[in-house]
Amino acid sequence: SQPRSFMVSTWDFGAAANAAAYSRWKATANLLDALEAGAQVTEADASNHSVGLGGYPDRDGHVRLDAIIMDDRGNVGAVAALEDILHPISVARRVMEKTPHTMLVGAGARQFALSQGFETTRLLTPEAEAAWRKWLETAEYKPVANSENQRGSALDHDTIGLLACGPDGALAGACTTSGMAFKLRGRVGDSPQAGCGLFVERGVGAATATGVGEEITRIAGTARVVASMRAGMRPAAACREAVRHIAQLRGDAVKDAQVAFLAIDTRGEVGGYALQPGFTFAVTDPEGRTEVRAAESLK
Ligand code: SD4
Repeated sequence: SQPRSFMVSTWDFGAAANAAAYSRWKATANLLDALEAGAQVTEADASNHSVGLGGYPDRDGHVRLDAIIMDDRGNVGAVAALEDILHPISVARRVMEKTPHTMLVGAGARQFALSQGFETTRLLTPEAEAAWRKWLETAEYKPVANSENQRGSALDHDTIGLLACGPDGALAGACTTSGMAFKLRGRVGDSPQAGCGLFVERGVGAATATGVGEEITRIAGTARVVASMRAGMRPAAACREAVRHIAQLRGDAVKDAQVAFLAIDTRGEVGGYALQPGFTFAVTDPEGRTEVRAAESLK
């Protein structure tokens, strides 16, 4: 079996998020604190066009953010289509901790954030606005596989999902994104939906997803990955099973799409699998050492 991991997150830039998460973990020994700190790093990074500040807007030019946080005691909070707030992950956590609900959307989510003392931030950076204006010239919506290989491409998607496993096998996860670039106004992807972009189950495992959210949502992707782990599959095998299911179900409809899953079990074993080559993830061990690994893929 693999050496135990403490935290794993999607894509190569997850390494910076893991580092912040790890130091928060060292300070508070709280998995949710660690995940929130990690997710905030990516949300504040204007060079990532798929998360938080600098995220590409919807078709109408509005940056609208989706985020979720979940532990293994049935606590979950999410926001969708949230505007003007720098750290949707923190609003999601407030939804979890301060309301009887699991998700707030749009204007209501924004109003809740303001009532909780969050300040507004202009999230549309000049760079993202320029990309949007360029996209408007043709307004072609065609998701591409891996944006990390195509930074600056108009349709990149680099959602961050983070999963943490405490020394006692406690699990938690977080996911935050601006969703698909130039999406229809009102579109919500997999990321903020429990069982789609993120799922955590006590005593079993946790999973997160990245890629074309519609394809992940269609099969309740992370709920499926965790169910496979519950049935005894190791994390990588469980991710592979879900990707294969999508490929079989959707055929040509996903031939150019990227879909990737990442999972961790209660022993801290990590695995990932993607439909297309190019998916990477950052793994941090209990001593704080991080490495970026490349996932296997179906194609
Ligand atoms: C979405 N799954 O909104 C997200 C996008 C993504 O890497 O994962 N980008 O569909």
